[in-house]
Amino acid sequence: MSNIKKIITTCTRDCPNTCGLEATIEDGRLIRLTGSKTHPLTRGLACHKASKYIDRVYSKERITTPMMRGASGWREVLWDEALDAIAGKMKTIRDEDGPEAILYYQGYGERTALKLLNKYFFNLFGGVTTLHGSLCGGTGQASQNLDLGNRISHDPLDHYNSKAMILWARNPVTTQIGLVPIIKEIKKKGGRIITIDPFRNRSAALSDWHIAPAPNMDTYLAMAAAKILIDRGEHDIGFISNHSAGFDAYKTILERYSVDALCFLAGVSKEDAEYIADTLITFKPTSILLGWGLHRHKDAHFTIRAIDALGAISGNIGVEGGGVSQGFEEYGPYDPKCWGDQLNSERRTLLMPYVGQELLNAKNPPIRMVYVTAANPVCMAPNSELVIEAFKRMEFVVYSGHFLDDTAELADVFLPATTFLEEYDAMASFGHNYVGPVNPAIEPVGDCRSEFHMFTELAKRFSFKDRYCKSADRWLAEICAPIKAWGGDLDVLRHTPFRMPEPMAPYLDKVFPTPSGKFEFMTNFDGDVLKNDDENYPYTLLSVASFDYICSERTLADHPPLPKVRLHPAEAEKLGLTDGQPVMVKSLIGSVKALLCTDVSTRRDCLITERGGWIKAGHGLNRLTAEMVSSVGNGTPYYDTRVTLCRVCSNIK
Ligand SMILES: Nc1nc2c(c(=O)[nH]1)N[C@H]1C(S)=C(S)[C@@H](COP(=O)(O)OP(=O)(O)OC[C@H]3O[C@@H](n4cnc5c(=O)[nH]c(N)nc54)[C@H](O)[C@@H]3O)O[C@H]1N2
Ligand SMILES: Nc1nc2c(c(=O)[nH]1)N[C@H]1C(S)=C(S)[C@@H](COP(=O)(O)OP(=O)(O)OC[C@H]3O[C@@H](n4cnc5c(=O)[nH]c(N)nc54)[C@H](O)[C@@H]3O)O[C@H]1N2
Ligand code: SF4
Ligand SMILES: [Mo]
Repeated sequence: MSNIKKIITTCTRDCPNTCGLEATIEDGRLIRLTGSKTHPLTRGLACHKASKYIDRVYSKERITTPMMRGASGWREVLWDEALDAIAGKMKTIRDEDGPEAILYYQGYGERTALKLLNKYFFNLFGGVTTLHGSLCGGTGQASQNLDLGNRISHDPLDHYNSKAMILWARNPVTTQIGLVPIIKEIKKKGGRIITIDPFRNRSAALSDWHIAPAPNMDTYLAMAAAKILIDRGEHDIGFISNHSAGFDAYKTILERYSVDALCFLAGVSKEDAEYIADTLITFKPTSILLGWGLHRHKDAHFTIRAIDALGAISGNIGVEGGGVSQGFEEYGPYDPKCWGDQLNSERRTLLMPYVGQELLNAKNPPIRMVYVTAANPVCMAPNSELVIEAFKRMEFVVYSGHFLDDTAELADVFLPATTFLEEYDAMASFGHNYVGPVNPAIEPVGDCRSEFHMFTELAKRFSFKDRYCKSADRWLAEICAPIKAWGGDLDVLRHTPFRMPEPMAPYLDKVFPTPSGKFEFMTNFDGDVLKNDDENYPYTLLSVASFDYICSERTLADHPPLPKVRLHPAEAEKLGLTDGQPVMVKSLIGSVKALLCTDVSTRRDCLITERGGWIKAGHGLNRLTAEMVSSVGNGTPYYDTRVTLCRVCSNIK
């Protein structure tokens, strides 16, 4: 008779939904992964990527034994040999050049409570070089902090109070399935949904109206809608006079343009701007959800601040069912002391968006070793060729992960990590306010270990072992001390998510932690910096989230031979290219072979593709992306990449 059990756990993947999951295990093997019915947000609905994750756990390509690279390539080794080699190298480098000659590169693959201890390990070791800036969401948070003092998003469940929702550069059907039932409910109650995206993303199908502005020109669209509201006398005078600062200066910015001019600059029709304004006037409250797509432009702060301003002018800030929301603090419920940053004087950090150059240029001391966890920077950071060069230049690279991806290929040691289904931990979210339990559904596959286990074993090779080596429960009690202080019970957390005491709707008292104590409008605007034209490279490359995969979490076998690029058919015709044809996509810094798909649902000035395909599989779109950093928040402006297309010449392989 087969032995079936069910385990409640939490998805730890790089996804704002952070679902509660129910894992079904038959005779020790994971057979089903579904949304937990008891999780207040998941309510039984997880995405299709959850069940597919089982194939990833048991994939033949998964590396399940530690490996070290020698003259004749990879060889399997025992954990002790791998960890001895790492500890030996770290000690030598520290003795010769100091700990800052080592870079600890922590990626976005898994951000659980116990992962705080990775950095603690390196701090006990002496404080190595780490990273600052972001490949993901830095710009939005920093921009919203300017307006609101401290970015706090509306709880997703508060959107049930919304009469309308604007998905501004956000595609929840693909990237946050938990919002879909909420969107459907708003519609069912007669509300409106608007999607704003240069191409018709999957969420547009749920929307009443799709607006396709030119990339990064949304600033003008937000300004146009605000100007219409003010012109019609529909702005929230009470909020503006009592709870905001800088409105007159913002109004002066708006007065520089007519609504027609703003719509022209945004690349939309006046009808589009009027639709937004009408919605904000007649469907109160409206929640505006910012996507991460918006961040990935150099001067995205203008757009985000103009959207915040639109939220304020329309009376949607500090209102239930309103708000301009995006992210949450995924490390919010943890004690920051557990990072251990207080143990050392300030250490060097490298700018993440420039990681290739930064690694190559670091001096006093130069970087000799990189230790990578839960990341694939060779594929996902900008300018892959430079990142490859930098990694090749390193004396020693440690990679902890699941598959031999582009970064692992350049490592000297591969440490096989468990997936969250083999781990004991806790997980908060960047998309909502719940912390959930991570419980092992199965035994570790092969010889895989959790990072907590790996670092504990590594710590035993150092004098600080007594400070690091404690049980997972003892560490979780320390890390999750704030949860206890909020009245949470860590035993209960093992099977029930805990909601942090964050507001359902922030700023209801209309007090903002800004210098003025009020909502602050942006008071300077320089439209010239938004221009990103280059006649030699006529298309903006939008390398967006894939429906089937999260970032580069795929196997080699998952890749079709070429990445797909989507172009408007009229543009293809202009270039003499046809649907289904292989093409070369070229930017100022590189080229990638791709398969052309013509698609009427994209703007004519954009080329749409999916992020995350591996270079070794012939994908690797970041070979086209030059290093750049956003003006606010040290984010990565991937979507300012300009490209052109041409036929594949016979001499190009
Ligand atoms: N299936 C799946 N889910 C994911 C991920 C994934 O890779 N796959 N990734 C996860 C991660 S790491 C993140 S950060 C989130 C991202 O979540 P989302 O922000 O929802 O998704 P993105 O595809 O990154 O960007 C959303 C949209 O922004 C649009 N966009 C780009 N530039 C502009 C612009 O200037 N103006 C406007 N209006 N729109 C623009 C893009 O065309 C894209 O469709 O999703 C997470 N969830
Ligand atoms: N061109 C382009 N590039 C982009 C983007 C874009 O829109 N366009 N988006 C950017 C965004 S939003 C993000 S967030 C970054 C992501 O950049 P990265 O974090 O560098 O890349 P991921 O592909 O998410 O890789 C995460 C890896 O962690 C592994 N992993 C998961 N759990 C664990 C664990 O517990 N331990 C270990 N050791 N490994 C684990 C996964 O298997 C996966 O291989 O990429 C950015 N890059
Ligand atoms: S990937 Fe996202 S939507 Fe899918 S199960 Fe995990 S948290 Fe839920
Ligand atoms: Mo991200």
